[in-house]
Amino acid sequence: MTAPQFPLPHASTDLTGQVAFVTGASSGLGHRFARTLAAAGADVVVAARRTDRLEDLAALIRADGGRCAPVALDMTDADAIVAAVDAAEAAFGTVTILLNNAGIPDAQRAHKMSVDLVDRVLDTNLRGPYLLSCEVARRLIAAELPGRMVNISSMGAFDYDGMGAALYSITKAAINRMTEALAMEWSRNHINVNGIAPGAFASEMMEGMMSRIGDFTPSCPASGSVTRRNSTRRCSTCAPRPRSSSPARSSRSTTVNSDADRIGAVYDAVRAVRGRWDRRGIAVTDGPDVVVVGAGFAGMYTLRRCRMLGLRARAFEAGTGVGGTWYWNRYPGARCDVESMEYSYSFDENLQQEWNWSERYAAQPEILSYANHVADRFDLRRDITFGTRVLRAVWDATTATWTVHTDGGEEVVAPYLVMATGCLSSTNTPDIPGLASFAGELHHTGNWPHEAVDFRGKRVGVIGTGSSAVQAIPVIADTAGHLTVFQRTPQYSVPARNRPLEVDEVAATKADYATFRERNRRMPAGFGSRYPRNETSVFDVSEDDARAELQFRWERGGTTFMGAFGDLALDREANEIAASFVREKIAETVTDPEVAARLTPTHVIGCKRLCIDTEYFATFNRDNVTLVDVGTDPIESITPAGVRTGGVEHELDMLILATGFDAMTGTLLRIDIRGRDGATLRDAWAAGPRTYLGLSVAGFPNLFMVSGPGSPSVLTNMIVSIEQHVEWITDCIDHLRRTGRRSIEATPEAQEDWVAHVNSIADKTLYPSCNSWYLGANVPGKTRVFMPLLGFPPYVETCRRVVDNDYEGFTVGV
Ligand code: NA7
Repeated sequence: MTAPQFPLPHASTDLTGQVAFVTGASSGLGHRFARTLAAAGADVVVAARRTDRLEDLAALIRADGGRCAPVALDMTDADAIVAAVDAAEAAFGTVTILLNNAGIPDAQRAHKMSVDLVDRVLDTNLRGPYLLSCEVARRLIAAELPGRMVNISSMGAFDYDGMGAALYSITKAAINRMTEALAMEWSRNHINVNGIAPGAFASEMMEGMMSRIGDFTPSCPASGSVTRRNSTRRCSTCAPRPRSSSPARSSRSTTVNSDADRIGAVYDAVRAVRGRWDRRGIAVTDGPDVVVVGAGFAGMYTLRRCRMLGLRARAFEAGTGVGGTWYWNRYPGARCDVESMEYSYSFDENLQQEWNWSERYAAQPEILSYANHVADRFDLRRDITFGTRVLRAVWDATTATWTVHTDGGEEVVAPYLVMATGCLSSTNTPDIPGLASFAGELHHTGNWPHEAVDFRGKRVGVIGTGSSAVQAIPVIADTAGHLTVFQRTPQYSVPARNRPLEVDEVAATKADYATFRERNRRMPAGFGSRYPRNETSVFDVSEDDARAELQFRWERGGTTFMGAFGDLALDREANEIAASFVREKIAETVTDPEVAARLTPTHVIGCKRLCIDTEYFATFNRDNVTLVDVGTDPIESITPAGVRTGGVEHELDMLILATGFDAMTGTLLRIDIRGRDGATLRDAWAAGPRTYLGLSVAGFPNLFMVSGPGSPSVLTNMIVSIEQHVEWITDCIDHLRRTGRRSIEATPEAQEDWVAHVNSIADKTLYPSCNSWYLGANVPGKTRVFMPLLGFPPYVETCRRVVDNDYEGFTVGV
């Protein structure tokens, strides 16, 4: 039989009214094919052995507005297939059966070549159904279901010589549909990736595939016309063909004479064609390439970056919207302590030009609007499942995949898992006796209600005096009937000096935003290049000059106060000079000396994260504010009426816990993460978090953390750190796929060295000297380990060097 030409159908074919029975539907091709058929209007029966995966597929199809019925089917059981098809026909009428990945005419030959085949198809996740179904398909085509069977096997692995005319004609129809469906699907996936016209991309890819099997060339989808292979006629709407031939083209003979060659050639061609657009290898999997946990700034950028690299990513987010910490921390006064022109993404010039910040330090609602704007602008929501928590993630070494379980009952399998869970996302609720008995309103700053909270005329209590409380207290005091602050440890705070941004200063920054960003990246904390640290020792200047410098920074406001001298974070005596400066300010501001004394910290300044405030200390001069010291007289209990301490019950209508977070590790450890040999992350971190670069954990392959413990994270501008991490992680995944490597994992030795490195740097500073959340000291029972790494630029350099040295410190699996 002469090999025919098949025109690629126009991509707008309507399959409404048709019923497709897709076998092998949990395979990559079958899965995608079923979805695209449904999207084109067909009713789809999806059949596979594993019904759990079919349920996912059915849910996806239904979510897309399609109609779908899953059927469990063992493809080695011909009788079962016939019965299932009969049942489907009884229910739906005439059914087109799409025998996915079946129909290698000579099963014997296919099996003999199985090593080669399996090797090739491993990438594409087509292994199981492909080999299982080929023989059974042959039987069915030949005997059981003649004339009703359509073979969509592997994009061209047909032996037309062995087919009868009737079968040939329906095969032809199937190919038309298949190619259309694939074209639609792939083009849809890539349209936002590279900005290439979908038709052009699909045409290019199809041409690559089809020309390898020697029988077909695609037409331009836009015109529907047909060209012969090797023809020089080009469709005017197709993308120009790249001049150099692909590796697959140059290294392979154009004569294909065995099934293995044909299949291999097809896959190579797909790789080569896709590689030209997005530099990645083939990925015809039935799930995402990457599961992302969290849709805050880290998760959103991960999604965006994955798309740019042609990786399919799916994110799960517990909140009902994007924004992460800015979604949850809606308490009054919530504001970022990094300036707004810096606390924003730098990855897209248009984005940073078009967004206008209104204040020096952005308030939470504005940051959340920005997060929403980013999600809309880059169409990120379609890959995010909101209102869903990841409960469990289990590594399967055989398939080199993570299976991720959600509280929505979903199970998603993907080779890579990115924990974009944030550093301050698990609230710390103290275990104070009677807390549950409180009869009034109870809120946590880190999980603030979405509805407005009205303080007017109410007796409000706030437990805690960290950054959240320092921001919230002045705002609450404005309208509360009475505010009682329960303070365990007094805090240093410097004025924020927040103000509206001037049009001119915004324009000046935007005129060369890239350089500004780069300068900030070179700062120790990734921000503040406008106010660089003075590297001089405070002891190298006169007392007057030291005071003048501190005063200058106090007037300017913000956390760069600590950059007044190079040794403030290193030397106790130097630190004491800055600390006593702030103590004097407290004494000057607070009119009641007894209250001022209670508000005065004695620990090292900057050891707990320095707060920046607006009128915090002055708030204690108000008649409606009372400060209660629960450091010397700890809270005894919470009663239905209020808080009992020092034998006194403070009656309250509302109690606010501003008690912070189980920082950096809390969220990771609340998820049941099981790595190699079933080992849990909880056990691996029983003595405190241990990571390599804050990115990876030994024993947990293909698991990446964005700003994990052991990375600079919370000691930097988080967005700068997030961008660096996300780029490193996604580049790493891209590298693995391009080089055909299945997994990457930190070596235990590299991890131990890294932990020692992080500690040795912290130990040279005053950071470990107090009970901060950096150490985990705020959560009773948490192992004390200094979690973040000091110094952003050297860290970035180390990450670069690790890559340059072929992922030094990692084991990269084949
Ligand atoms: P923080 O900075 O951890 O502050 C929590 C506050 O709550 C702090 O003052 C704690 O006192 C206090 N706390 C915690 N547990 C108790 C109990 N049981 N009794 C009394 N007081 C308690 O959290 P924030 O939300 O303010 O800020 C976290 C970060 O978010 C911040 O650093 C910025 O980066 C943004 P303690 O000092 O431990 O004695």
